[in-house]
Amino acid sequence: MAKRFWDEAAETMARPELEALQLERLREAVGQALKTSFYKPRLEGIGISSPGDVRSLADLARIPFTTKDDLRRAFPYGMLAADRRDVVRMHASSGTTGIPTVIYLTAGDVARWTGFLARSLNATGADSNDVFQNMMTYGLFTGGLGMHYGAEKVGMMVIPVGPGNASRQLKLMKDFGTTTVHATPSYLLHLHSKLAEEGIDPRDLELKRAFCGAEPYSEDTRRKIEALYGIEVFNSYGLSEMNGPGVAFECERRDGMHLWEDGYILEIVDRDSLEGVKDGAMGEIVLTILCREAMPILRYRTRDLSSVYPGECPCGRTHRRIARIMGRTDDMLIINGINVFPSQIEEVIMAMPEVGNNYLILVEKDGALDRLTVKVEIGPLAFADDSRPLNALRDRIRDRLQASISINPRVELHEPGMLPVSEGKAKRVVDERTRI
Ligand code: DLL
Repeated sequence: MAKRFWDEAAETMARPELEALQLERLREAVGQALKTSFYKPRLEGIGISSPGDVRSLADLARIPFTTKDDLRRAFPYGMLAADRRDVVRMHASSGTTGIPTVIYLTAGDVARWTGFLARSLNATGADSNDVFQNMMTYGLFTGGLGMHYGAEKVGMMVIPVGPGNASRQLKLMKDFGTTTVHATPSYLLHLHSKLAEEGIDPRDLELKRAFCGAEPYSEDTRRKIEALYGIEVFNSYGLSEMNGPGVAFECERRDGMHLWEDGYILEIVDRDSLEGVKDGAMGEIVLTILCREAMPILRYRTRDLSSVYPGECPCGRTHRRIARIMGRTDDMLIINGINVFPSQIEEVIMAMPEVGNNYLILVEKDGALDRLTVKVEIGPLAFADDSRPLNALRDRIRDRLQASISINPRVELHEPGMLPVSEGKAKRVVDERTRI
């Protein structure tokens, strides 16, 4: 049986104690940062030349934000605080612009990261009775190895298969009685179509839960995966710069993700003024990682938009919860002057039962204007001889999208399996406007 808490003292710590711990750990993080060629001049420039110069948590606001560009500028070793010989692991995220962002971990860092994951997995009810099929990519990406270590820590039997090859996934699930999977939501939707093609109903398998993250998805998508597989889906949030998965995770209540505040200091800031917002208001997540020896990062602008959940969780954990990520400040599309998040489009189409498992958003130039096309796969039964129901469905999708995003898109309906799929994070948006 999963324990009620993995680390009760840490998970249920009263707020004053938690904040005192954060302050102590922030000082340590600043101490590490002062050892790096990147942070030393930055911190000294604002009068912080030793950990003791941080007097309260409020002093955090004096420290400048760190951005992805800073990480690239410090490539490869500008933010390394430990002796290279003490580093046992690196991970990197490819990014879109050539220079990857790289993180380094000492053995202690790996152990602490694993601890946060073990705590997260235990909170979902996972334990040594479970067989865990890790369908996330192994390698430089943190979703594979990171979760692998956490799953072993709670005693699950890990099948380190990685993504792809639906038939093999299925065979493994059947042969070993997989109960728990880890995948991107788009991969689980894709896998379901493949299983359906082979005449398999995944509800007949022993699966009971999935950990889904690494890309945005809506509450309707969660419900859809839950219904298709007959399982519970737990939302999991993280980013390589902050180790990877295990930053915030849903507990058994599946109502907001507990952000582990003894490992991270959470700020939500207004996306324009960059001032902190009130609890409940949406803004950009800014994170400071505590207790990372090899690579301290202070006030990292994640670009992810979320809000702090009001109230305490009945599960007893005191760490605040964040809401499902609603998008990124930089995936926002501006179409003919109107701001649109891909998540708004997903929310509309995935709430429609006729819609299948994949979609694609295409933005092009049409003369001086922008044109939005939403390509949607629909269920296998919908392509009958009579085109009238299809036309009606297309109109309905278009009307609902227009009501939600105030743009009249073109809607194309496709047969199942016709739109491209990727094994890692789904690429849902093709913006042709930026191509020369
Ligand atoms: O995606 C780490 C991860 C692996 C998280 C497995 C969860 C599960 P990166 O490749 O650095 O790391 O990408 C991080 O992915 O800033 C978000 O924009 C997005 N993201 C991650 N989890 C979620 C989620 C991993 N649950 C970026 N919902 C983040 C929405 C997510 N977006």
